[in-house]
Amino acid sequence: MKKIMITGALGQIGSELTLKLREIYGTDHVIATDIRSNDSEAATSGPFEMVDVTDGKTMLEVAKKHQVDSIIHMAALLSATAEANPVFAWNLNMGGLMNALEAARETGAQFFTPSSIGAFGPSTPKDLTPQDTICRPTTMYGVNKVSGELLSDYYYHKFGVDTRGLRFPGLVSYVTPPGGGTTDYAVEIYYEAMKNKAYTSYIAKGTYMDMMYMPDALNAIVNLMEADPAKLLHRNSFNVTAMSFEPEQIAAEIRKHIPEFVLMYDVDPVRQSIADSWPNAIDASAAKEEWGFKAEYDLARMTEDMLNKLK
Ligand code: AKB
Repeated sequence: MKKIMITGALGQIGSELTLKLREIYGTDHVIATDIRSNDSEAATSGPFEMVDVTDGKTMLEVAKKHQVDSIIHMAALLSATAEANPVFAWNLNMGGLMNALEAARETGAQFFTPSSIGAFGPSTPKDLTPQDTICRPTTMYGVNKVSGELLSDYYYHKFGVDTRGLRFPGLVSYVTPPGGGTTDYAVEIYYEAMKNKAYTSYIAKGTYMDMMYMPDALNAIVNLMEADPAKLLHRNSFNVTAMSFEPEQIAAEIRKHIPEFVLMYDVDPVRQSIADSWPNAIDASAAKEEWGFKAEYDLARMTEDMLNKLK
């Protein structure tokens, strides 16, 4: 049975991933860590340790203390926050990753960290973006993500660490709201639709981005970590996506449940320019072929579930 340490366990993905992994591998086999604690289920339902990922010594001590054999490194700043604080973002995103990879090397643990569609840039093909393509991002977050993919590849080739990763699109969930991302509008719109029957989007009409519902993202992490290593050619950078839409399409889907819903726009130039530098829709065929990636939720199914859960 795996013994897993998660960093950033109280964040957008971590808070749900911790609970899912505890269901699969047992409560005591999943060590949640974060820079601070709270009274959420992820923090209180099993082992929890305070870890600042920029402190490599403590991270390694916690990994050793709990004799973990897998490290899932989620702690990071998202794209818009990283763009507002580029030096801090470099230190946290890259310093944290380096510390986590070192902990994996020293303990012999398997390793997962997420990359993102942020790894792509304006010169990347926009539609059906291939798995292996131009990655010249123009954001600090993107620079961190590409560097992270390369660093994880390096740790695999140089030290034999079993590193694995996914290029996530925007993730939508009704549990823990995201913070500081470019794709966050696709989460906020559901909360505002339920509360006020109206939403003002900071992303412009006609801007397509890839998205995925959280249950599919969690399954993708578990399935990639369980995949036969012999089949993995793209260990640290699998494109994964479930859908691509622009604001009007999500609004139209919401109107099937809340006919009075109104979508307005007040475009934020920073987040819009990040979105414009990302693909419209990526190709996930390598993930499908190499480890059987599959998404269950499309826009209609996700919208129905989100609105039901938020009721
Ligand atoms: C963000 O918007 O920064 C993230 C991402 C796509 O990586 N959700």
